[in-house]
Amino acid sequence: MEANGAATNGKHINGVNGNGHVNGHSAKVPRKNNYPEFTLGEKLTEDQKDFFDKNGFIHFKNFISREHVAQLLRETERIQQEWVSNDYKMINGVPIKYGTDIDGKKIVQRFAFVNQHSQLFAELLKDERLKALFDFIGTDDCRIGETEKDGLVFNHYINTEESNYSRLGWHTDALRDVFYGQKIMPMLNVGIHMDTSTTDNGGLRIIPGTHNQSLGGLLFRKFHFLSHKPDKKEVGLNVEPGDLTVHDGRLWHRVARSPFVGEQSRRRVMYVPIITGKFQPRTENSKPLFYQRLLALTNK
Ligand SMILES: O=C(O)CCC(=O)C(=O)O
Ligand SMILES: [Fe+2]
Repeated sequence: MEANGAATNGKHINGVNGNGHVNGHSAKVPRKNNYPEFTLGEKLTEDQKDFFDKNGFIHFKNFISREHVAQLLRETERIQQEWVSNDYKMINGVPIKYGTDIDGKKIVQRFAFVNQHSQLFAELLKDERLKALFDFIGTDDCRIGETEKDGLVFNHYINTEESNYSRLGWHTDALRDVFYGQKIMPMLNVGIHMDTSTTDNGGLRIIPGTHNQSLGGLLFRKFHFLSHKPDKKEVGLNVEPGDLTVHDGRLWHRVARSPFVGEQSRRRVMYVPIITGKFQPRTENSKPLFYQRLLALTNK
């Protein structure tokens, strides 16, 4: 698979193809991916399983409608107002990442456990189609991480001087288990995308197939979170609001900073893990784990 439009040379030529902008994003059909896109039903197909086993990621179109996305975005504004005005520092021991929007307003750039702060997000996690994803792992103990890890996370990236979150360095999500001092258990990270994000506007970059690596590769291939260097084999994802992606917990990935500043760089995406192994709920008495502190500090 070829690196898909991932800009590796720092030159971004007419990044949005002159299509005009709506809310800072390309108004017409975004760049096409050079990997197959799928539709998620009640059960995974053999094609979907084969693609995922080989590549460690998969992209499903239109998991939720644009109206549903808009409704969820309004809900995050409500939660944000509550968190900002109460000056919450952590949710279940996970630090909240605050920053400043382009209008100077204080915003939340990384929310954890939003599903515990809103009926709408809690209901979203009850969608039966999410259970179909368990089959990518195939064990009986798969569950949606409603109360474990960071719960349903909402990321809000924007590239400005005042923003605190515009990118995320190379990492594997499974490394978090190592910080827990635990055996690495199979895990999936499910992304629900809220903005159009094309490869010429930063966004998610993954290295296909790296989920099938040795423990050494998992730990040391890149310097976790600190390296942002483009990789020859990386593939950028082009997504639209309502799309769902899944990546294996062992897959190497990063979030590239948008070459644009301000509104056009805005990218919002939610993640919830599918977990196996010992049940480890977090509560308001939980302490931050090393990776959670690291995430709060790095990646400006
Ligand atoms: O924003 C993304 O698409 C990925 C975020 C991510 O990798 C993470 O939070 O672990
Ligand atoms: Fe990640």
